[in-house]
Amino acid sequence: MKKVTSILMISLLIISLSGCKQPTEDKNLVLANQIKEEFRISWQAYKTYAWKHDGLNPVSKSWTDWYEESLHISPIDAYSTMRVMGLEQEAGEVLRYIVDSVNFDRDIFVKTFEVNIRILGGLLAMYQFTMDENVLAKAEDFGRRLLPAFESPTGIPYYSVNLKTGAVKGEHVNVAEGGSYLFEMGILSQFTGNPVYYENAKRASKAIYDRRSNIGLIGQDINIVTGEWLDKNSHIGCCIDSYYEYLYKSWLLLGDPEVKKIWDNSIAAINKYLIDEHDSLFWYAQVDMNTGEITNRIVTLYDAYFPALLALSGDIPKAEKFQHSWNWLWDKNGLEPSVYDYGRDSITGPNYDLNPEIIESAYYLFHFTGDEKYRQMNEKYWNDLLKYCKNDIAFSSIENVITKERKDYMPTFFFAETLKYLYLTFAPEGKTFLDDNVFSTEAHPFRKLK
Ligand code: DMJ
Repeated sequence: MKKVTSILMISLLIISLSGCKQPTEDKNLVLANQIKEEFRISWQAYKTYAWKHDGLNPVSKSWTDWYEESLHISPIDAYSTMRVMGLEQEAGEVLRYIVDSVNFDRDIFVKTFEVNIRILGGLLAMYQFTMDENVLAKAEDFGRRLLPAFESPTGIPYYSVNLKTGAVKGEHVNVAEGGSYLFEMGILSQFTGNPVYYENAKRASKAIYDRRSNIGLIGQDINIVTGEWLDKNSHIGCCIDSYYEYLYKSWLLLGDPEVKKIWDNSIAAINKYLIDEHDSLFWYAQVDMNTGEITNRIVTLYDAYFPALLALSGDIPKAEKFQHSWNWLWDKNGLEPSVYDYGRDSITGPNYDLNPEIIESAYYLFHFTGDEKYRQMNEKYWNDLLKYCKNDIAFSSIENVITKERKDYMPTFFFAETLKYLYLTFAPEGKTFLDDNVFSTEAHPFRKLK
């Protein structure tokens, strides 16, 4: 009798435990499928109203190109998300289009930084998914066209480069624009066996690092001809962000110990001078690169990539505290403003352009801590995107997070990053995916070497 009772109790326990688990898993699957379906709908809108152009204007139902001619940035940026989501038909169509119809022999000046992360990064990811040599040839052709930008006296690339002639323009760059090439160029060198790409990228990052102050900090803007700092504010945010991101991520993927040392020294200086606990919230301030004194308490929503980077590099406590601050800011209006002064509690840039960073960090933190609250954050952010940004054909940016006035713009990183990180938060494969891959700053995933 006793035995029967305990068997019954164990069975009841199993049933009730699985009963608790089932609805959450079902709910996550429903969310993953909903995000995938919304990707498909927005992609369809791009095809209907903007096909062959760089981007979709979702309010006017028209298209936009970044330069005089289209570089097909949306499909190139969207491809890796299609593969992650299993949208094979859409991915196949993009692959055929890029291989058959796109060539980069264009007499136009392009922004070196942006095309590196979106076009070169997108093509390299496309190659890793397909192993199609035609795609690698396109990526290498594109990478080669960027190389003239690096022929500056300091080795830091010019702001823009002409894809056909190799002419260059723009001596004033910020550190993100000047020093975010290790990852894509490193992968291109690895895939082609030609070290020239990584060598150029490393020279640029080192040129920035070598101009650090006596206390180990770098500024925000630099003249790439003279090497003179033009803006001496030091911070982790917009306009420096991916320089730091690529020190750690390129080391993780490519294993160059010299780059790891630069990261170790950089994060030590950041921890020493930038952390600013203010009104019970945890922030990273802007400080003078020479003295370490706080110059202002302005943050941009791009800075919200930093919890993800902290988590990836093993500093979970700071990652959690910083994410808490971003989540607090999101909750104030239901979306994040692009610029916020936490010293004055004032929004100084009211727009939100469907940016991914806070979502990316919640995904990483869910992955590394297993704490359900981070998945719930992404569920909330997703529901706010549906509520405030979705229109009848796709999603639009927002002019003002308080009034929720619409902006006629859907950035290509909405396909590449925002929807990918949301999907992976809820999809069953999201966990192993982050174990096995390193994401570029544009969320293009690359498999770690075993
Ligand atoms: C993306 O294009 C990249 O992540 C870049 O490094 C900065 N942020 C935008 C999206 O907000």
